[in-house]
Amino acid sequence: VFDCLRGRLDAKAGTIRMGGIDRQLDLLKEAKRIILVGCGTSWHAGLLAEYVFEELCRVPVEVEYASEFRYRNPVIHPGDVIIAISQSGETADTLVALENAKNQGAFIFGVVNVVGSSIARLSQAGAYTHAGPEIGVASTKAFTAQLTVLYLIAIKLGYAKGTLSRDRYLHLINELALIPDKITEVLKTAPEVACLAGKYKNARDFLFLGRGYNFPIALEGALKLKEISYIHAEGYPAAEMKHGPIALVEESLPVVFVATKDAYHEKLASNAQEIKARKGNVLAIITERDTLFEEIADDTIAVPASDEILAPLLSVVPLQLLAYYTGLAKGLDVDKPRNLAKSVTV
Ligand code: F1P
Repeated sequence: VFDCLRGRLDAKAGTIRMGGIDRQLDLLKEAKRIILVGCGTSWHAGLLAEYVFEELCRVPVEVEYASEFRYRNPVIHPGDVIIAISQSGETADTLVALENAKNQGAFIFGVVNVVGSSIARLSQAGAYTHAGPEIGVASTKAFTAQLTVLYLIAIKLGYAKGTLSRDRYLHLINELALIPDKITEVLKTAPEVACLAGKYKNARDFLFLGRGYNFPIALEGALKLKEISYIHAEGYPAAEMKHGPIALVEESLPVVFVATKDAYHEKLASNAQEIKARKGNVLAIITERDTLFEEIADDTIAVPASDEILAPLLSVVPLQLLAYYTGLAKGLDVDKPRNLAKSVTV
C-alpha cells in the first residue's frame, strides 16, 4: 500500500499518476461492462472492487471465480473489459479464463504483482501492484495492494466519466493518502490481537460477518483463518444470517463482525445482538470510539476512522493478524500452510 500510493498520488495537487491506467482511460470509459476475474484472495479483491466500481463509476460490473468462469460458456462482447487479478500471475484457472475471454474479443487489463508473469504477459494493459514478494503462501500484503490499485482505477475512472464529483474525488485521494499512516496505527493492535488468538485458538468453528464494503472483508477474514490456522470458518453477509447460518450459532461460537462505521452500522449492531442473544461470542473490528459495539461485543479491536468506502483497507489488517497469531498459537508454520501452493499452476 505504501509503495502503491507513494509516487502515484499527490494529494495536494489532486492528481494520481498511473501510466498503466492513464493510457487506457478512454477505453475504460467506453467499457460496456467490467468483469473482475480471480481466485481465492484475489477474487475477494474483485468482489470489493465490484461495490466500488458500481458506486464510483456507475458501470455494470460482474465478478467471477476464474475456476468456474473458465468452464462456463459466458456471453462476452467486444467492449467488455476484464480486470484480471492475481498475485502470482501464474494461476492456471485465471490464465485459461482470460485466454477464453480474450479470444471472444474482451480486453484484458491485468492487476498483477509479479512483473513479467504469464497473466501480465497475456494482459493487453494493466497496473502492477508492486507489493513485493509474499513471504508466506497466503496472500496478505498482495491483497491490500490489489485493493489499493483497484481503488485508484475506480477513483480515476469515476472522475474521468463524471460520475464522481471533483469534491468527492479530491476527498477520496486525500483520504487514500492518509491510509499508510492509519495502517501503521492498526499494526499497533498486534499484541491485543495476539491475546484474542490465544483466547479463541481452540474454537472448532468461526463465523465472519459484514455488510456492504465490509462483506468481502468478512469472506477474506474467514479464508485467511482457514488457510493459516486450519479452523473451519465461514464468511457471510450479516443480513443473510436469518436465512440459514443463524442455525450454527451456539454457546461460545466466535463470531467476528467487520463493523467499521458505515451506513449499515445500526443494522449490523442488531445482528450482533442476535448473536449475543444466542450466547455466541462477538469479536468486532470497529472504528475507534464506537460505543455502540463496545457495549455489545465481548472483544473489540479499533481501527482509525476513514471514509467508509476505504475502510476495508484498514479492517482487513486485524483479520490477517488474527489468522497469523492463531496459527502461531497452535504451533503451525504460518508461512507454509499444509496443502497450499504459492501459485496454483494446475
Ligand atoms: C490465488 C490464490 C491465493 C491464495 C493461495 C492460492 O492466487 O487463491 O489467493 O492465497 O496462494 O492461490 P493468485 O492468482 O492471486 O496468485
